[in-house]
Amino acid sequence: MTTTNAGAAAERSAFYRELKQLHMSPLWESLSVLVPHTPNGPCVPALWKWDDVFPFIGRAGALITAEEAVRRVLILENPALPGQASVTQSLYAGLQLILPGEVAPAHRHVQSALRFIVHGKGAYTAVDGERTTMYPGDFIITPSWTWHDHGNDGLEGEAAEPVVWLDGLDIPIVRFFDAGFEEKSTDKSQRVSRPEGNALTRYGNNLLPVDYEPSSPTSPIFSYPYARSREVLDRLYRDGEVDAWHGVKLRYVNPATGGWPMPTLATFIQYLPRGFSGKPFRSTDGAVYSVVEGRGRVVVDGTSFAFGPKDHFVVPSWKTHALHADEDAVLFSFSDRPVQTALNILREEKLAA
Ligand code: 1HN
Repeated sequence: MTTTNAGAAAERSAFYRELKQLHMSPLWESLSVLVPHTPNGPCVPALWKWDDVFPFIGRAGALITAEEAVRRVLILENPALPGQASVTQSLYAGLQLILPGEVAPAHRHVQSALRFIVHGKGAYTAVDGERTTMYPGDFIITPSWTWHDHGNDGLEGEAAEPVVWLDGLDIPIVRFFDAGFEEKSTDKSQRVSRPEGNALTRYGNNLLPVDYEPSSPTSPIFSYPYARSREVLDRLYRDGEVDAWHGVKLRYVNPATGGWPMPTLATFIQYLPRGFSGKPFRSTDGAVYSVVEGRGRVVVDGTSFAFGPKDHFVVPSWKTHALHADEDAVLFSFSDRPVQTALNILREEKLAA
């Protein structure tokens, strides 16, 4: 029997070797990996503490200018995906620094980007001819194929300060489809064609211009100021709307369609009151979190990660996790949820304990 089995095994491996020359392979050897019983991707949960990260951001600022770097960003790499510029299999995340007086030149690309302001104020992003001044906690989008550049002139009458924000992009998704294009502008900074705040005034007040028809799934608002989001979280909390899993969790919205601000990236903001001990949750969209306020813990598959302001962490797909707050906490997060919803593959589960 042993000889037969050994003989069969030798025969099979000879067959596989020869088959390989034809650039073919036997499905039966990889079926269970290709079609797992439950999601079992390689990504691991990880936490980037601001106190560890900030000195490196400062050193990057001394090492290279924004202009030379084009974008001076330190990428948050999933520890299980080194060198792949990916925080999950589908998402890119990085921390970008812009120093006083610097400009990150105008370009556009197929990849959609979000900015979530982490540290400092008074820098700006310009999107399609309109500038937005950045304040901590603001959420800004640069949708696919929109011109964008960044600068840091500081606030009127105040000295400019270093500004750091979280970049979230759908880079691995676009790479997966081999659909990436990019174009550099001949202008370093784009010409401003609309006053600051114009888009938010026009589309962000429960009103739309009478003849407006959405021409794409992308939000016509590209800045979602923290002051507004924070106010909403606070009021809903006081109205008693605390979910046992998520606290007070809201999704950012395209006001013209009710959909997500961009077609590939879902974005959320949530409030966890002091003492909140969330029930465990899992979903197939792994998410990247940026801590705006407060201290707490995320427990992922039994491992506890203690977070504080300006920390970042990633919870991969289908990992059971629970959020706990030692102080009133506000968390921003983003995921690939719109893509999974479009493909009808999103699954999520609120667990009992
Ligand atoms: C990009 O355009 C920005 O515009 C940031 O700030 C990060 C990472 C990869 C590709 C393009 C930006 C990026 C990026």
